[in-house]
Amino acid sequence: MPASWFILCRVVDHYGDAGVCWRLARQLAHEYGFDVTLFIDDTATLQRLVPTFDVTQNCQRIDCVTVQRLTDTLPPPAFWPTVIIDAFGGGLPPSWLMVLERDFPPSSPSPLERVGERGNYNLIAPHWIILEYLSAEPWIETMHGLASPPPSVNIPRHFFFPGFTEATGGLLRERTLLDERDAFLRSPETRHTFLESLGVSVPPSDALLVSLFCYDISALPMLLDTWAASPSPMVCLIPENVAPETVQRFHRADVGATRTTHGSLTLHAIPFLPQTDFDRLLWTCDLNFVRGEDSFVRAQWAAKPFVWQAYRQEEQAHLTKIDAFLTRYLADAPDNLKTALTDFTRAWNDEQQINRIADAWPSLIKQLPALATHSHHWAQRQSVQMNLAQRLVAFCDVFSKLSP
Ligand code: TRH
Repeated sequence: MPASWFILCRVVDHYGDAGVCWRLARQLAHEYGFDVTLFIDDTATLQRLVPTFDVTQNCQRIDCVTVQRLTDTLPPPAFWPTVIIDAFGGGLPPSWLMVLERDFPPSSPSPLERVGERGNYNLIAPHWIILEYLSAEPWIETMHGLASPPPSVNIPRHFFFPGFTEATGGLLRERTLLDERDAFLRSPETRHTFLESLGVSVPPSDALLVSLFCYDISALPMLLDTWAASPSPMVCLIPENVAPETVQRFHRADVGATRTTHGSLTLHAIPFLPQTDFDRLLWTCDLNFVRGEDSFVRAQWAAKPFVWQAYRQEEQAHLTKIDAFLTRYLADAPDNLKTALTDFTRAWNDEQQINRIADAWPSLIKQLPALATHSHHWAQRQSVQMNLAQRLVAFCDVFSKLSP
């Protein structure tokens, strides 16, 4: 019998929570043959990423994964799985906790041992993993893998921190991803066909092709104005429902337009893409603007220049994450590139610096060839490390072997 894994996903906002969980679920099912169930509360968000998903059903099997609607009243499962991934620490449904407390009370002998019976079944304690948010901050190395025993249940629980070093949980990356990317990039026809499928004609060779996935912030209109005044043509692809207000204002004269040109900038509204096609978009463009967590990681595997916008936190706490990443990412970069990308990224992320966008852009563009080389080397170096799913499986495997 294959090991069974549950992934619990409570969507806080936007697409990243669902995006990360779906990606992990697929990888565990496809590459390890595990019996994976994704429990998710906001199925409409998942459907944006996986259009074949049917939101009217409470439970369905799709792409080798069972997807079940998550509610607080969801009855506990008949069997506990081998592993429960509690994505971003959203917690288990209260009814599950109650039954876990009954099946594995604090007085039960030891974790992962057969400790009791419910109905006719022997029970094996599941391994509860709290999958945290990705960060480049050094402190996550000290927290990754730490035990966090739940107070009222005798089952193992550990923190798992995605990250960029060997001492963390790594980054999500499917086994075949980089080969697929290289095959795509080797074929200009495939790229052209992909662009045409988005309703975009192949841009002139002197145009810079940019994808834009960002939050609707006050720096965005300034950036679009800067691009409109650019000395060379720019074509910007923006998926539907991304920064809708600003995009509508840009198309001002042309209500309902999907393509508008102001000065040097042509802005193309494209459909919101299935998650697998989103990778192709990143592979296709010369520069990608990404945000949050999952698109940020995919932009790195695209090995193309990218600008990251962190998920906004109160009191600008996200700036610490930005600085930690830039420090790591640019550690061995030439000084000019370091300055250009750091200045632009800070201006893009820091509400107090948005007026610097227009000045920071020309320096970034000057460094684009150096950034292209750098992003390629970064992706190569990162890809030598084990990916997140590999580390997660190894972690749970080692832990279960160490247990009595
Ligand atoms: O959408 P995000 O901002 O998501 C999040 C959430 O806000 C979440 O609460 C927070 O915890 C997390 O960020 C850090 O950005 P992200 O993480 O990049 O997720 C976007 C997902 O949407 C990713 O899986 C790619 C996918 N996507 C598509 O599949 N098609 C598209 O056209 C686009 C634009 C994105």
